[in-house]
Amino acid sequence: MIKLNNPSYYINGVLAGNISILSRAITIIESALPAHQKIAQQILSGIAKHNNTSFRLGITGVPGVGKSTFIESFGKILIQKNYKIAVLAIDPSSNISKGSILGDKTRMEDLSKEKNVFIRPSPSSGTLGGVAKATYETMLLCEAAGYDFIIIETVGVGQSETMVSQLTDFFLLLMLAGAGDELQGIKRGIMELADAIVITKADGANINKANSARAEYAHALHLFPPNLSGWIPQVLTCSSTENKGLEQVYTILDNYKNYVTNNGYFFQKRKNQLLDIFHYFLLEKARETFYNNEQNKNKIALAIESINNGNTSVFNLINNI
Ligand SMILES: Nc1nc2c(ncn2[C@@H]2O[C@H](COP(=O)(O)OP(=O)(O)OP(=O)(O)O)[C@@H](O)[C@H]2O)c(=O)[nH]1
Ligand SMILES: [Mg+2]
Repeated sequence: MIKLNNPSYYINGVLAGNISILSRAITIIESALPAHQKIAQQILSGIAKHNNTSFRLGITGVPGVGKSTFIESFGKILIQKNYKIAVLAIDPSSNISKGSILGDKTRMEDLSKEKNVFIRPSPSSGTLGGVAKATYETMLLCEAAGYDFIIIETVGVGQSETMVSQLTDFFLLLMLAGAGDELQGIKRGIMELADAIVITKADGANINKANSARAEYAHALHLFPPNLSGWIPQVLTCSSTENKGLEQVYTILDNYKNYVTNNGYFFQKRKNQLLDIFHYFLLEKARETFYNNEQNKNKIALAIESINNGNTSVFNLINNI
């Protein structure tokens, strides 16, 4: 049992690409126990200096748009191209409905059997900040284990898609054709984050609708301010069940990677993401330190009492803390 507390066990195992040790290391970084958090930090420092040439793909879209089916079919194409792929899921609803994780596993049945594929469901609890931290660190562990294509799937229902766009190199939005309102609950802000939109289920009787949706979205994207990278977001259609349009999606990702590598944006974006993560968690730490400070606790208690007794000078009270 001693080895389970030994960071080198995890570091060596992860760097050797050992899947069961990778899984255990992820469980440790997801754990809130202080003892685990300490080992987690040592593991992460131990794997920090590996050569990173991965591509991080974020995928979002409303429930049922076909994310898992897309990843199953697109993943097979990536494997044929000799990528090792890791699929991570962020599901903000998974606390309540454990069902969707199970659903994902059955929908990625072929992919999950591949030796070059690692599938990890969403951490099942925690704040969005906590989930972001765990997902980021899990991604680093997967990269250290040799996975060079990281896919993060999230349901397009809340803030989690903004978070995924901040953790990844490329943000892919999947959309349905003709499902009532063409914007089907996906906020304009999310569309603005997209590096590409793919209209799913372009098969059978749905092909014409998919093609006209493609034209509409292409027009809508055209009206948005240009992307910071200079990249022009693309709109495509695909059928994951009939394996159509998936090679084109790959070509777009490849073009994007070449484009942003050549203009320097790729590493600039990663650096900015690191700075954002740094500031976000620094603020969390400052908040915690501030509220846990005994002197502050007393002053805050007195200020609250004063407000309860009718003091309305809130900003004066704050200035005196
Ligand atoms: N005709 C057709 N059906 C598809 C296609 N892709 C997915 N579906 C179906 O759409 C349904 C939902 O697909 P999923 O891949 O589970 O969708 P999801 O976006 O992962 O859903 P959640 O994980 O619940 O958010 C399933 O019944 C799929 O079989 C496609 O390319 N063509
Ligand atoms: Mg799914």
